[in-house]
Amino acid sequence: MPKFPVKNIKGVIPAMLTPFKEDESLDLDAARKLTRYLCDKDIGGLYLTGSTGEGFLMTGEERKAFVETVVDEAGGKVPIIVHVGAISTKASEDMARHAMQAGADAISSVPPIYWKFSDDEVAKYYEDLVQASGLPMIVYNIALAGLVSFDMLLRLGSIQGVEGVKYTSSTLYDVLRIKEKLGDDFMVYSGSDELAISGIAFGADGLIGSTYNVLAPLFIGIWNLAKNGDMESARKVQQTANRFIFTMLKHNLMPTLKQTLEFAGIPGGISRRPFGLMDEAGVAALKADYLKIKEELGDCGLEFLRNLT
Ligand code: MN9
Repeated sequence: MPKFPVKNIKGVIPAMLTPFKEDESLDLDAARKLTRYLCDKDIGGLYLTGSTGEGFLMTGEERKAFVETVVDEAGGKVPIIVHVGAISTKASEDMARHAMQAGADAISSVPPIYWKFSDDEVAKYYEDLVQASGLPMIVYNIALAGLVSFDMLLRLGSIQGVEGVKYTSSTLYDVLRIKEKLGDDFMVYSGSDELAISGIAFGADGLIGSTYNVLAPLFIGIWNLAKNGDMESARKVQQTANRFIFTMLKHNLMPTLKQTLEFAGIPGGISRRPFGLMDEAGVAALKADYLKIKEELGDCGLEFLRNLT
């Protein structure tokens, strides 16, 4: 039985990076270090093997090993959501069952990709995963996998066991509309880090995103300020956070996030091909961009910036 019901999964939830060694093999020691690093902060949970976690670039066995390692290291301190999306329902079901056995609290998935499946087939996919695992499902809606329509979201949200959505899009008015139609208990997680404060303002229950691997202190600040009604201060912190996010997006986001962890003294490793490597010039350019922000704003409570000279 999951320790944390979905309605208690709130706040800032890093979409955890998966560290790989230089030969692209999975680095489970680094995964433990990163888990500790993130769990030492006031995070609301961890989201594993999704887009940021390069889940689609890993084998099922690797994904399972990573999940087991993180669940073990987190030691029940924070809720764990496992993205189990794969190109076949059978493979997703297998990972969903494993997530349950490994001690995860919830599963999540993008809709089935590549072929254009009918709405009935997509709905069945989610029903099958909930049934196979017995875990609650958080639908992952992101343009990368083809955004599902609002009506389809409502249909998926009414499936028994579907208890929330991770909503990564700039059409934030949907956050408000989803709550209106599916009720306050249906959890909505805002997935665009650069719009976090807008997501909160529209009623999101939590934030799930990639940059929280390195920017968690800023977003925990935004979360707390916004929840206490100090939107003006929250907006200022979001402005600072966005300086970093747009710097990261200007470089190559995935390898950049890992390099940024390295600056913080945490082994982020490399991203798997076809993602590119950051060469020395790229690292130097990133460092120069960060140092420029540090010169203007100070270290902003961010470990990676504190260490940079
Ligand atoms: O859903 C992430 N989206 C992707 C989560 O990975 C495509 C976000 O956290 C973005 O990476 C972030 C930066 O644009 O908002």
